[in-house]
Amino acid sequence: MGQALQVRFMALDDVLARRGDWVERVLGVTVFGADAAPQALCAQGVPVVLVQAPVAGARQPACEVWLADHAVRSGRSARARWRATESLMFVAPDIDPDAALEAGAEAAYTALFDAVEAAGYPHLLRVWNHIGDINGEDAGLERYRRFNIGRQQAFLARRRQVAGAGVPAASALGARADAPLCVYALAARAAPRGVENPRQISAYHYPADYGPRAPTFSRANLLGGDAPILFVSGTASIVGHQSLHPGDVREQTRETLRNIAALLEVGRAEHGARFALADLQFKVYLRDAAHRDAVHEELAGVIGAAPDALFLQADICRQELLVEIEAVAVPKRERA
Ligand code: 3EB
Repeated sequence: MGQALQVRFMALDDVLARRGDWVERVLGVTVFGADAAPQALCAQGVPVVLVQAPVAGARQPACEVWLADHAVRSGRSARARWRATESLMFVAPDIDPDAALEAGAEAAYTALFDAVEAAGYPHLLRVWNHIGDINGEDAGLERYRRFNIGRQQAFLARRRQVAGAGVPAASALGARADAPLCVYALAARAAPRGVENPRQISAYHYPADYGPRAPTFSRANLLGGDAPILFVSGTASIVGHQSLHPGDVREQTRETLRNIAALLEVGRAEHGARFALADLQFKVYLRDAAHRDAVHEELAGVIGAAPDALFLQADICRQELLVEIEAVAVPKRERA
């Protein structure tokens, strides 16, 4: 049995036009490129996350919609909003917009752990992080590195693993400089299976050159037995621990897709998860929105078809990286 979960990339207006039964099946919505969270959706009990990163090359806001195949239940804990199926929950912790970044990251993850543990979905499957001015400085350290300290501290304080099995798949990107920290996640009742990339050092083992605390994420997670869902973390042009092809967005895109293909290969060999690049739904983050068409062309060329992809403008966590790509694959019969 699969997880009966799908993700759809939709224009915000199309999401707002849907009603009733469909909205009852929505686990959560992330809105990109809008000034405010749409109240109509929030009023229906849907956790809505506003990410202050614009859609590349478009003025209209776009959404990432997580959809179950049946009505879901909604809840609220002291410091998080969530919706859940029997096996999965979408959860958005409350963020204190006035907290300093390191303490704010620790508080956001602590709220996340509290919410998923209280509701009975203790396993973090996938986490998205957006950090305003991610490459800027905060008290002598790059803001991404500051964030990594607070994130890892929260895991350690709860005796959670910061390396190896049990670490969530994740992405960490920029957002508008004045945006508050944004964290949202999918959590599960059952433990996912982690997938690491033989072409890359595991991020949780990065050397100290990239900051005093390593980032806490796995390269990908699989949830479910015979028809698993796959979450590929934000992936970039990194081999070993080094960034390759500085300044060349097309080469970076191809290297990134080699990394994702390597993950799919491990998923197949070690877990029997049969996914091709053409089965994936992608989110593509571009440091420069003007690179959209070049990256789209590279992606289409490698997968041999027009990609199901959402292109966003966001800074990447290393200055020299121009593109980062994340992906999801759901079992084929669950796509509709
Ligand atoms: C990398 O491979 C690129 O800190 O959560 C990708 C995915 C990256 C997740 C995170 C960072 C994160 O290191 C950056």
